[in-house]
Amino acid sequence: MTVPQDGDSKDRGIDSLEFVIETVLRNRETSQVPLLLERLVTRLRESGVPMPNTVSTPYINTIPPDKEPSYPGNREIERRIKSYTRWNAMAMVVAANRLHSGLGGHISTFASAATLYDVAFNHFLHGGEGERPADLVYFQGHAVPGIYARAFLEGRLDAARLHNFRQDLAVGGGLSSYPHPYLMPDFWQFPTVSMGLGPIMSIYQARFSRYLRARGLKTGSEPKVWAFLGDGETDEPETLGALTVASREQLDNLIWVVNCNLQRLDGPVRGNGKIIQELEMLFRGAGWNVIKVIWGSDWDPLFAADKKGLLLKRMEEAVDGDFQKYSVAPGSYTRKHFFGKYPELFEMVNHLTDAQISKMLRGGHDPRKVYAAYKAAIENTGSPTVILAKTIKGYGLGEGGEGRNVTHQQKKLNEKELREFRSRFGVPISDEEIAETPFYRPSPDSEEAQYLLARRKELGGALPARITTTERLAVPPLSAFGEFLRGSERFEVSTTMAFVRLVSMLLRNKEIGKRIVPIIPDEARTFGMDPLFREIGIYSPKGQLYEPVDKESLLYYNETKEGQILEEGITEAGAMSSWIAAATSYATHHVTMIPFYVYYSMFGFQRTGDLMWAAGDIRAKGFLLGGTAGRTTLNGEGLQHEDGHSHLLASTIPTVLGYDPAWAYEVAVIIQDGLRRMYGEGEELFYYLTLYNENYAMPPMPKGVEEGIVKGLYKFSEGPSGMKLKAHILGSGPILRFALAAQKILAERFTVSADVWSATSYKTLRADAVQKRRWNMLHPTQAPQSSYVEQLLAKEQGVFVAVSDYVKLVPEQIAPWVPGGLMALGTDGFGRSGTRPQLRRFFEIDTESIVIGTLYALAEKGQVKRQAVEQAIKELGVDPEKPFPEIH
Ligand SMILES: Cc1ncc(C[n+]2csc(CCOP(=O)(O)OP(=O)(O)O)c2C)c(N)n1
Ligand SMILES: [Mg+2]
Repeated sequence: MTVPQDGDSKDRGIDSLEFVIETVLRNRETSQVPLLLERLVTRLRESGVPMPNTVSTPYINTIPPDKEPSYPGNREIERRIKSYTRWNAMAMVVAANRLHSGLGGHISTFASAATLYDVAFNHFLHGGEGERPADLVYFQGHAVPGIYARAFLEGRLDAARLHNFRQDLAVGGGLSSYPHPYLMPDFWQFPTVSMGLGPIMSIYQARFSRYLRARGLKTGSEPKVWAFLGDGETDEPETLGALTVASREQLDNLIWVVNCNLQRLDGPVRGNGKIIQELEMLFRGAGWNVIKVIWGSDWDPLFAADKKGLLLKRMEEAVDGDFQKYSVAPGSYTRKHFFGKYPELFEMVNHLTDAQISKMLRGGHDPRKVYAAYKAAIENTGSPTVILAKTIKGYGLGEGGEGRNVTHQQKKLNEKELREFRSRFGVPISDEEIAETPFYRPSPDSEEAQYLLARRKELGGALPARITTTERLAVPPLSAFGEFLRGSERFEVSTTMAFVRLVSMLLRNKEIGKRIVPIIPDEARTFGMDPLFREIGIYSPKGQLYEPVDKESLLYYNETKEGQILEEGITEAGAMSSWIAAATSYATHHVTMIPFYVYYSMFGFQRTGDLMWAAGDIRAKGFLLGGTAGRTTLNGEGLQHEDGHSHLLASTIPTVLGYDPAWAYEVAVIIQDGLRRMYGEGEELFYYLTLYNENYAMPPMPKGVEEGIVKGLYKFSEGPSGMKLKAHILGSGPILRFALAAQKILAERFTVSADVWSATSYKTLRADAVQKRRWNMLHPTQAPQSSYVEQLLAKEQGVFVAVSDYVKLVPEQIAPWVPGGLMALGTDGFGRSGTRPQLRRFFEIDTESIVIGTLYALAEKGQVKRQAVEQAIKELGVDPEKPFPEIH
């Protein structure tokens, strides 16, 4: 090839490059291009030439028009179906708010995403009938009116249900405001509306789907995981925080569709920049396959005619704030301000009227472009795909709502706007009816209805649908846990160690061993779980490509393709997302799994509480283990690590059963009962247990305490008989031992007989008591019911004191049902570094503090003289002027 030689050296360089490009394109040597460029970049880099940022591409569609597949569907029928869906989605919200002001709902999100969903429903999203499993779809929470509207057209929902949008309590059933499996367990699979959680959960879902296959628990074709999300939603750290997990593990079963309508709630997502370009950089940098769908087909001829690249230049210059303006301004404005900046560009649109200019589609509204992107996404291998689709928020809502900053809050349309909407989309509703916003559904034998059903039939049935397995697992009986019930004799162990042994035992169980999923965020060694590395391996799709440094050791870091452990690295949000995927596998993959997620209790409900809430919504089943628990038991770590309140946070989630066991046998009884309830009986709830790292001798299980352990309270040790003064000390976790020490001192030095009780679950006790009291309230003339805690304590004399390594409010949950009231000792306040004795004195939960608390409770009842308490404080060496830990 001969290179042109004219002009100065700078021009010559550019010309030469142009020449090479032209030659390559003319000779169709495009397959060589990546190699050529790579070599060019490497050479230039080696010579120290500063290189441009290569993670973003020009502001044009990734798929050029000549690479677009032909559209397989009937565009005309699909357009009508989409229009009816649009109308019904809008009508649901408008009608609900007309009849019940303040019900809320969103019109503009789905209005911008209608094409994105319709093309997916007509051509891509698989239902679960037949061989192929259903695709797992995370729908954007605010777009639900459109999903209900589509289900209505398919005949899955009737008009009465649509009228009950956002009225869960309506007679005949309502439609939940957002995707909530808890409220619509046959319909929704994934809660998504707390923004950012759907995206991160979808990544770990795709990974878990691979895990099930790697472990031989699933075979056959694999579902795709689709996540639809908003561009504003990408500001959530959870949305983007786990992108590299998906590329590292080559999750080509994962497709994200980001609806880039350039707006969030208050205003533009990136008014002064371009959200699509910013996201492209992030996703490409993270190794995703990025498909940009920016312009609709009617821009193609303009790009083809744009030999000088002026159109692209102008597009690169304009910021999202400008594009938002063009979406609401008349065509004349766009002609003047967008095209008019350069005379040649201005001329390029001379043949178009203002009306034509204003109607030119954005890519996300053009089924042809969207179809091309989806097809490329499902055919892509080796990496996850993100589709960045440019749309207009409130598309079709007219002057009141399209592209305006206020559009997100739009709930009502006036009659004129309704008429315009109807006419724009050709919905057959008359002017007389329009004010009532009736729903429109073509008759079952219409072309549209037939087409719609045929498409879904072809794709394996309706979506979304949540279908759970009826599988019940053979849970080992309590007798199989013998070693934990017998006690540790003279060996000192922690409840964490007992738990790890227990899991190892379950892993070896023939019936359920394979179903167990141990999940750890980089803390296995902290919890003594590292022996499991070797025994069952760490799941790694690549196996282990290196020889681990500690290969010779028993506890070496063993990564294998069939590994059973999910070692997440330092991401509690990721680990929790994995746990949710495993904990809902019974509903998404129809294989029941038993996840045990072990973490620092401080970084659980506090750090990822919203995921825990979502776990309740999604009907998760499994075990959460808050390790290194207790404000004073985890002693040296100080303020950030020491947890004294996760039980309080856990108690806010209705489907959580929270336990704070003291002894190894309690851990065994609780876990066995959990296995029975969740996997033997099929109950949809989950367990939270705190585990501690303090070693002490574990007693054997006393007779007949199983029921008390599970219900939350039982008497562990009776005080001596024959004493006049009586007390009851309720203890939990390792602090129970100080209740026992206090029992001794009280008897020996103060002639108080104290019974010591093990309080394993205040939440469970309270839930039962609240329920019974409510029943009594509503049935005032019938014989009152009495709760477990009332029955248990009713026959006891004396005062009640509770002590644990948690805040006082935890035991105070049951105070209304404790005869004579409850004196609670606990660890309110910020943690400190220190020795355990120092901390326990500081928070006033040590032996001496329990003795004082008990004596004072007796003094309050007039059974002990106040001077005697004062004397005891002195004798026990407690400083009455010590700082108040709660605010000190
Ligand atoms: C964690 C969380 N924070 C805030 C909200 C409230 N919220 C609902 S929609 C919305 C704006 C959404 O914008 P975007 O993601 O761009 O979606 P669009 O409606 O534009 O498609 C906000 C702030 C929420 N649902 N979840
Ligand atoms: Mg948006």
